[in-house]
Amino acid sequence: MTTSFANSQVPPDIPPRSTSIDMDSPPEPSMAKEYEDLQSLPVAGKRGQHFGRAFQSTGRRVCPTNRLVSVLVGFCLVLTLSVALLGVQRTRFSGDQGAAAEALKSLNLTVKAGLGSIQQKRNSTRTKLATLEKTMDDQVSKMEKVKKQVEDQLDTLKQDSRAFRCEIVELRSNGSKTGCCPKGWKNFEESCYWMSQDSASWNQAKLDCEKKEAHLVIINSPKEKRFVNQHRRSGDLWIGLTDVTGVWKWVDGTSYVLQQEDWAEGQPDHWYGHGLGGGEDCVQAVSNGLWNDNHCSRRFRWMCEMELGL
Ligand code: MBG
Ligand code: CA
Repeated sequence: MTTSFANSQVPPDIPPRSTSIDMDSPPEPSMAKEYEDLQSLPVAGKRGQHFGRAFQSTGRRVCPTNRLVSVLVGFCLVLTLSVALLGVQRTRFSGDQGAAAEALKSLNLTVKAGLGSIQQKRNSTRTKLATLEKTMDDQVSKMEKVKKQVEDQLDTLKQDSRAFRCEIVELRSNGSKTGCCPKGWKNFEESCYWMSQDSASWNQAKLDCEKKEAHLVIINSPKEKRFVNQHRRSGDLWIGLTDVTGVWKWVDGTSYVLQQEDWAEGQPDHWYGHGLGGGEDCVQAVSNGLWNDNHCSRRFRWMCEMELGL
């Protein structure tokens, strides 16, 4: 086994030599001398002998113990450093925590301020909206009033225009034609309409209308159908449609092409079951405005129509 000694352990007056000693091989002569000198140091008695023995027995263990101590000291140093580092980290962490809390507080304040501002804006918008709604409502009601006024004026204008046209028609025809509806007749577009109070057979009704220089009502459009239904009063009424000749014709001779939507369900059926002789050739408008063919002898109210001849 080989052990190294530091040069500093060698006294300065000892000439330099190899610092390496092989503990297992016999000591060099000079070293043996020194060893002998040490043995003869004035540490007399048992104690001195004991020290000498201890030195001899532990001489080989001194160096590993030192190393262990060094390692332990190093370990302690590392441990202390780690603890210190942890402390620093913790301080930093708690510092960071504080900063985060501050940032959070400031964020909270900003959010609160933002919310407050939004609330204010919302309230102001609501107020503006309410004002706008009121203005709109006012405008709409004003517009409605204006619209009603315009409609009224238009009606007056129409009446004036009709009256004016009446006079022209009468003047041009030397009083033989009227451009206006007679009293008791209702005007719709270019015609006048009269509704009977009594009931009569279809033929009687037709004759009555002809006496009035009119004819049983001829319905040419859905608009006219609506007008007739609005002014029918209650109950059924005869209209100027018949198939007494075998084909459907209006009283003025114009043909009618059957449209099922004009008729009540199951009509026209030329029903013979009434026992009045023959089938059903004359047309009545029933209470819902739809049509039915009926026996011409039946008695209903009727409606006459007169063209204005404008
Ligand atoms: C009646 C009609 C009649 C005939 C009959 C047939 C219940 O209405 O007025 O014209 O069609 O129905 O049952
Ligand atoms: Ca019928």
